Amino acid sequence: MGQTPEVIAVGEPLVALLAVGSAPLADVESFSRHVAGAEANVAVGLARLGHRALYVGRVGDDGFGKTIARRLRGEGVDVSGVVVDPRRRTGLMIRERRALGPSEVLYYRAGSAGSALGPPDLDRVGVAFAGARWLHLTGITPALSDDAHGAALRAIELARSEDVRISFDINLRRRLWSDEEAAVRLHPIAVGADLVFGDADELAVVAGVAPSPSADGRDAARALQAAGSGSVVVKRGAAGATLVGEGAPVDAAAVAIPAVVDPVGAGDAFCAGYLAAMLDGLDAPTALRWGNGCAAAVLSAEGDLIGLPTRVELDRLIGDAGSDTIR
Ligand code: KDG
Repeated sequence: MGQTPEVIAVGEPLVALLAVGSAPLADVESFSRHVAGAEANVAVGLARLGHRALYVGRVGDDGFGKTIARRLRGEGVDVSGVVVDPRRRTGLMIRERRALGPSEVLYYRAGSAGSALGPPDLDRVGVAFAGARWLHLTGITPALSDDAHGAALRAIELARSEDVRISFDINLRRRLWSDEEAAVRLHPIAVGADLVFGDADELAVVAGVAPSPSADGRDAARALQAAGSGSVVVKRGAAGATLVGEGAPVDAAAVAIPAVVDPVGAGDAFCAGYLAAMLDGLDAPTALRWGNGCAAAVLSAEGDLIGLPTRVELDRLIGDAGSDTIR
């Protein structure tokens, strides 16, 4: 293990095969290979912004697993929490792209190495929690298996024992479970978290409230806070983001982009930007701006990782640096 991490991210890393060109999956002949997985995306986003992240997850003893480990290591993420599982394969995701309408996503992850993550994988890196500042979890891990759910709960116990704050991105994956199943496992995690991220729909499911007609997510955020959650950040896509914290809600506009190249991974990028700003001791409006800036950068590039900005790129994007661009 390297230096004490600032953030420990726990989840299932995936290889994503992304269709080259827009077409229904049945007609796609070529795919580009990307490294993905919500929590891995956050770890890489933090590393690009100059923060130390430890990633905890499982890969298979196969080429995809090697690709994931090499990529994360190459990005400066501490991969000492990555276990190579000789008996299971690395999880895989295949995505088509369509110019119009929703794109189909296929998961090949049932019984994967990543889904076999368990509490002992957290105990192996338990010492890293002493001195860490945030644990980052998403609602994907508890959907993967009972063991993976147990791993998330063990991570929470370790964080609590060391005064590490908990950041929880709901990331509701309806291909993995029903809303009812999700609420049962995710509500207790959300109400124990110091910081919850979600869109209005996800927040309503986890809070157990009806989606608000205004779809601004504030009612659900307040309901979660009444049950114990700390701050709640409502990710509102093109409408920006809102922090529902102790005082009046804080809104921040999205960063305008000319066109969405690929929508997947933007939510993770938002979390990375927000957490990086918190680690840097910046205020809530700045954290929201960093989140929006990182999300916009990822929306403008293919795959989950390519667009994640460095600090200099982020400053340029959100106007915190003078421009010296030569055109
Ligand atoms: O947030 C982006 C993720 O959806 C993607 O990287 C894959 O983690 C993933 C998942 O489970 O959908």
